[in-house]
Amino acid sequence: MRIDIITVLPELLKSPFEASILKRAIEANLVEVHFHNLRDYTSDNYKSVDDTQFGGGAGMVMMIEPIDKCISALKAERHYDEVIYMTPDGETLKQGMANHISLKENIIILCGHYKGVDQRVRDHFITREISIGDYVLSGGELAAAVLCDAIIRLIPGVLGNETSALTDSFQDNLLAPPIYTKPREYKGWKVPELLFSGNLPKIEKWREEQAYERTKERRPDLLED
Ligand code: 6GU
Repeated sequence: MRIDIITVLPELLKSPFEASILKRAIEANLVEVHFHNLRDYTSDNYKSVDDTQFGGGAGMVMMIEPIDKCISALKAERHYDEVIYMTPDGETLKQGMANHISLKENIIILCGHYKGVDQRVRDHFITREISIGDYVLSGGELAAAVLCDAIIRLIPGVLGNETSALTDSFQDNLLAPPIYTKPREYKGWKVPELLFSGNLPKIEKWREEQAYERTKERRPDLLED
């Protein structure tokens, strides 16, 4: 998979890709991530990427021309399956969406800033608009990093144990069950005895029940889907 990220703040975006699982995925060539600074696609001396709104109103709008130049330069090199725009008014990111996008070959992610982009960018270049939740961030960069993490970890070979992504919270619309490690007892707080029984079917059944109870308690909305 190849991900091209278009941003006015590449420095805000880079560090999540320089540690742990994302770093290893890149080093193992399971994913390529490229950053494009929108200012490199401007044509005026000030390297302007935004301007005031037509019709008046507070806040700047990201201009179409640098975005067009950047996306067109990328599209001249290869086919893209998706051009995603990160925006708080997009579709809320869910596990199913992450699963779907992780199967794509090449994607572009455009990070919104200021008030957002000229509507014509959305009408003519964008194939999918994604939000990471009902709150407003200063820009789309951190949201893009969240999206990338959610999809890259699903690429086969990225996680050591291939089954571990399958047992994540949300993967089957259930939250994950409680988990424990050593010591068996800490300050008198014990690990459930069943987990030492060696009875794998019984342990699996307990985990399913716990996952269901936790979901019913915390996220009953997931059980309605
Ligand atoms: Cl994608 N962008 C911004 N600016 N804020 C957000 C968001 C995106 N998703 C949730 N809040």
